[in-house]
Amino acid sequence: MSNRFYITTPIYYVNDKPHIGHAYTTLACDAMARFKRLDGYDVMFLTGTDEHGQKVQAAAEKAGISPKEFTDKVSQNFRDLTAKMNFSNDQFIRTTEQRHYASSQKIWNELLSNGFITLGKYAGWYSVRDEAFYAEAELVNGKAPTGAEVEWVEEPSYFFKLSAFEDKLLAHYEANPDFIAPESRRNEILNFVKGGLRDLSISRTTFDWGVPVPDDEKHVMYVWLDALTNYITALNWHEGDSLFERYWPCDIHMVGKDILRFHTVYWPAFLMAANLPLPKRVFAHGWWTNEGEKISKSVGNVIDPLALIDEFGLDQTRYFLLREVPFGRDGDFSRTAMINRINGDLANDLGNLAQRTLSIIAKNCDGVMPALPETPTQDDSALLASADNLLDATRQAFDKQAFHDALRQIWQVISDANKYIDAQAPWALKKTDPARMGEVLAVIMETVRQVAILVQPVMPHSVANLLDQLKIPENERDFTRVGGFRPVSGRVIDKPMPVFPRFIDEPDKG
Ligand code: ME8
Repeated sequence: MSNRFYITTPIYYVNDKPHIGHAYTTLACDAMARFKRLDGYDVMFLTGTDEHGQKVQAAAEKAGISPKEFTDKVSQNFRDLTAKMNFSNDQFIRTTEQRHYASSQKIWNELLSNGFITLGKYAGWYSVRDEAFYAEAELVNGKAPTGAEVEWVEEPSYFFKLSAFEDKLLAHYEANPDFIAPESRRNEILNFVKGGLRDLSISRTTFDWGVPVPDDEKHVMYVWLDALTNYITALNWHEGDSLFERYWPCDIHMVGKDILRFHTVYWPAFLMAANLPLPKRVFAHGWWTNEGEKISKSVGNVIDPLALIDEFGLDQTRYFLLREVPFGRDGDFSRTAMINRINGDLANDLGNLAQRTLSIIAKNCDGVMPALPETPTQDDSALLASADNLLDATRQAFDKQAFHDALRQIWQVISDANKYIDAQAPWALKKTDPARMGEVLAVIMETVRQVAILVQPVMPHSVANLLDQLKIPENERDFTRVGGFRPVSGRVIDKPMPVFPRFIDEPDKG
């Protein structure tokens, strides 16, 4: 049981094409999923698209095509992004799939038969952009607290008895301090729930692009009830499938801070009402801005992840996004910061270390990987020990989703290895003590080997290339091979090729 790991991204609205924010959330999940697989877990990694509701229907109308045609097209863009970003998701769910209708209607029926749904009338504010209901008191200068436009809505509606879950939710947050992360966000939700919960409107009648309410087809289900249910549809919960047994409750729902309330208030309340176990953790990461400005279509500064990959490279982009900003905090995309990371951390620190060591081995050891010293010096032992310690350190950081911190600690060891190579100067030992030269090179190669294995979740493609050059076979790249395991010397390397090229900026591109 304990070695199973289920992680989900939000399912993205298909009203527009994917941007950096969407790529970011899924990237974090991808790194997490890859990490757990390498660490021996049976992983389910889910992403997909949220295709119903007024916002998507309006976008389809604007495009002059039917919602079905529109969602097929836009959902494909998100699917294409997963391939371009080398995401390792096990499933890509669409809420327009038949199975999702079955699952959403089943959860509706559970809530109904457990006495948590009543028919009434909604009269209040609604924001199409947020797909959210707002009370008069929540409005700020006539707009939603998010800044979105609101419209007055009056229609017959089914209500979910959210008010019945106030105490239960608070008790759950109390008993499970890791349920909402990071800590600052947890307080925000606690205060919201303590402020009192009103019953939630969960059906709409003024448009029809949604999952029909069972036995009352004038209503479609509120898009968030339908959307949240995707996390169990994917496990075929409605069919009593063994996937549900195997992976539920979910280990992490990764979300942006904008949709934390839906995941830590509404979703757990729906699950409690349906007598289903709650997810273990919801992590809300921060918001990206572009060179200090809020990303918005009207400002015209939306960052296209595909353009970043084209210009800077895939793994460079992946590394930057996870390294630059402490995960959970807001971050600013800056071209200068990106180039500094590529040329500093990647080309100089790791790339150059590997490249120059491999080159010395190719030139001076006939390409044969030298053996580690039988009696290591203090310096040898210190560097090898710091590499061995990285597995535990990165595990702890990943378990807190502190990706930046895992990478920082790995790069600390890379920096130690660079200091070691400069101090030991194997190029000078060539003439004076070739045996010692071999030992020094072996210590560095062993450090690079462990580092490369641990960096795979973040930069799978480039690091596979590096591990190929180190002659580490595919079946020796999981985490049972780090934290102490020593490689065999004597493997013959090929002519070394740089893994992380320097980025030469062309100012007119900026
Ligand atoms: O909310 N910075 O979908 P959505 C960081 N369909 N992350 C960002 C971002 C930014 N500037 N902009 C967007 C929905 N995101 C619902 C979810 S889940 C059952 C239903 C990311 O297309 C972030 O993860 O509006 C945010 O939560 C998500 O995209 C919102 O995507």
